[in-house]
Amino acid sequence: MAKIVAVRGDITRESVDVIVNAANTTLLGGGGVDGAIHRAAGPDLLAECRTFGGGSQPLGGCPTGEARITKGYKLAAKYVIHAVGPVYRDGGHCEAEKLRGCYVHAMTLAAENSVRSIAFPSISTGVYCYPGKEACGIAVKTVRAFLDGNQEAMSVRFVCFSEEDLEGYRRQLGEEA
Ligand code: AR6
Repeated sequence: MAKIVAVRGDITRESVDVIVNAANTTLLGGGGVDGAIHRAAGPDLLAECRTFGGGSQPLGGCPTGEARITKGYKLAAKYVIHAVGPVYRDGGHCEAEKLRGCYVHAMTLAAENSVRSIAFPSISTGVYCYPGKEACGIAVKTVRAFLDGNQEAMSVRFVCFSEEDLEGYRRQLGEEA
C-alpha cells in the first residue's frame, strides 16, 4: 500500500533511498535546497553533475520539467534526483505542465532504480516563485496518480521547510485521501 506523508524538516537529513533536489538547468548547484544538498553531499556530487555536460541546453545539464539521477555521496540517501522546476511567470507559460513533468520524471527514475522511499522538497516554490498552494496540489496529485498506477509499495515524504508549507501539504493530502 503506497504511503505518502508530509513532514517539516531539512531534506538533507532524510534517511530515505533518494532525495529530490530542486535544481536548475545547469545542474551545477545554486542556493536554497540545491545549495544545502551540495554542501551536505560534498564535492563529489558536483563532479558527477558535471558529467551531464553542464548547462548548454539541449546538450548538457537537464531541461526544465525533467530530472537526472546521481549518487548521494555523503548523504544518508543513496541517490539524489535533480529535478528542474519552472520559473513561475504568470501561469500561462506551461508552468503547471513543467512542474508535473518534474514529479513524473523523478518518480520514473526512482522506480527504474528500484527505490523504495523518496523525499521531495516543494519544487519551484522558493527562488522560482511558484505559488505554494498550486504547486502543492500538483505535487500531491501527480505523485498519488503515479503510485496508484505503478508503484504501490513506494513510500513518499514531502519535506516542508516552513510550517505554512506543511499545513498546505497536510490539507492537500487529507483532501486527496
Ligand atoms: N530542506 C527542505 N526544503 C528546503 C530546504 C531544505 N534544506 N531549503 C530550502 N527548502 P528553492 P526553487 C525549500 O529556492 O524555487 C536554486 O538556486 C524552500 O523553502 O530551493 O525550485 C537552484 O539552483 C522552498 O519551499 O528552489 C535553482 O536555481 C523549496 O525548498 C533555483 O534555486 C524550493 O525552494 C530553484 O528554485
